[in-house]
Amino acid sequence: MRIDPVTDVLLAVDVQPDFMPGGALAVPDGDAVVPVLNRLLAGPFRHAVATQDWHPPGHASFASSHPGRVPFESIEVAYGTQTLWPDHCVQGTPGAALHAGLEQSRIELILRKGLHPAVDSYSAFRENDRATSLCLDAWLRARGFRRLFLAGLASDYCVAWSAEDAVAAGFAVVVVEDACRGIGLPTGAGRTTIDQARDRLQAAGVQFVGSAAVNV
Ligand code: VGL
Ligand code: ZN
Repeated sequence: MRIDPVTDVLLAVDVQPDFMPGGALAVPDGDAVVPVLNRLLAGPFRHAVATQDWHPPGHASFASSHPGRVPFESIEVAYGTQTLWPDHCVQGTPGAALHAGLEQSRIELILRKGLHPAVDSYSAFRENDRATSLCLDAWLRARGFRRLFLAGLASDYCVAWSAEDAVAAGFAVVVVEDACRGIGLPTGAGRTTIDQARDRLQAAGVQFVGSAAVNV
């Protein structure tokens, strides 16, 4: 797949130590995305954006904020079903930084999300209440980008929700599959498996590609 360095942009989602082996919300094999992303960031793409999950202490998505609840349970909140997570990506902690090995020279915007104490934000475009926009679409459009390549963590949550919203915002969307890893929760209330997320995206018009096929 040939990259147009002017109108294509790479979105590196939540490449943070807390989502990698040893981290607070470890994604299996999550660190494997870094070298794949780095090839894309040093090669075909001239423009990139990174998202950073960036929660205040005591965030509502943390099981620890809900007495009697444990991580990976779901609760009903004002905006629907919320999965509860271990405390992760707490602002200013080492696990919340962008991964130290990530090639950042072409990352021109770092978009932080999940700052609202009571609302989670998987998507880079809007919070989980589906109402509060993060205005990424306006920035991308103003910069002339038309096609988004998504990679990072986690393919079943933040990558998937971002991809769906990118389609809804009118962008062509491609997921670089080997540059993503998923959390892979078993099926349950309010949960999405990695396969379900992929099916949903494919139905929405998202394309999937391997990184080796992404070239200038
Ligand atoms: C994510 C759960 C909670 C993600 C972030 O990056 O996919 N998942 N916060
Ligand atoms: Zn989070």
